Amino acid sequence: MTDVRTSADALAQEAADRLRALTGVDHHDVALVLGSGWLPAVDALGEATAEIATTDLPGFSAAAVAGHSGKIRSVRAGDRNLLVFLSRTHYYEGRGVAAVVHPVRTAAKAGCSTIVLTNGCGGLRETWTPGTPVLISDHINLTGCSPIEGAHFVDLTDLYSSRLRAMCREMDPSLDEGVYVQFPGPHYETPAEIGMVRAIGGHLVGMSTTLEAIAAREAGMEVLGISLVTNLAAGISGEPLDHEEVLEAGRAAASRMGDLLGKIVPGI
Ligand code: 8IG
Repeated sequence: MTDVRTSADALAQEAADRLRALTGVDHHDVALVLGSGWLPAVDALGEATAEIATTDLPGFSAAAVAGHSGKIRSVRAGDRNLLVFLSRTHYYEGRGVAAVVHPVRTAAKAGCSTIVLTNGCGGLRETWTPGTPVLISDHINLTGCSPIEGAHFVDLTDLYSSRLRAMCREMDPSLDEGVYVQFPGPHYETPAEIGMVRAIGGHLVGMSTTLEAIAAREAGMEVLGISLVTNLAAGISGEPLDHEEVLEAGRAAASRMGDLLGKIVPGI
């Protein structure tokens, strides 16, 4: 079993080595993964010193979803180097859990001690109109799987750093918090499933983030999770869900998300 973990680790190490060579940046400090609706916020982070295609690195696969660009940027922000993933591999692409968390492991090997995981998601509270950012306070992983291979028992208490959440709320007191529930996707939920989410204590529903957060914790990183609510969860508004609408809500919220990340990241 140690062998399996070692090979995932070795592939991440190779990717981090190639990243160093291609970007000319020896050490990255903070990683960010931009989910649906977050891409337009990237320019608020700082000046890109390098941009590479994910496919230039070992172990990465091409981006498969509209609105997800397969690029990685190295951004200089103050005295720190940010490693920004402009897309992610989703569990529903069927490439396996190891492919989903490979960017996270690569970021850890590149030196990142903190990761900011963002996503677009459905919200269960009607006060969260499309375009509302919500801090992830905890998660429920309904994929039925784990990115951890072998008998490695990783503690997930305070997975979504209460220290970083408190810092975010200090900078933007209007930020709410919620429990993020990851479904396997790619279909959206039924109204009955959203009823179940409510019953088990969930507030946000999506198709990403939890597996990455677990891998980040396994790798020893501090995790900040921020969801952008782009639609009310199924059955709440009576309207059907539409991926194009989701992208549009993201575009409309771009400047607010840019401001938010631009404010938060220097404080990390
Ligand atoms: I954006 O309502 C986005 N992603 N599972 N449900 C799930 N994923 C999503 C949703 C949603 N909105």
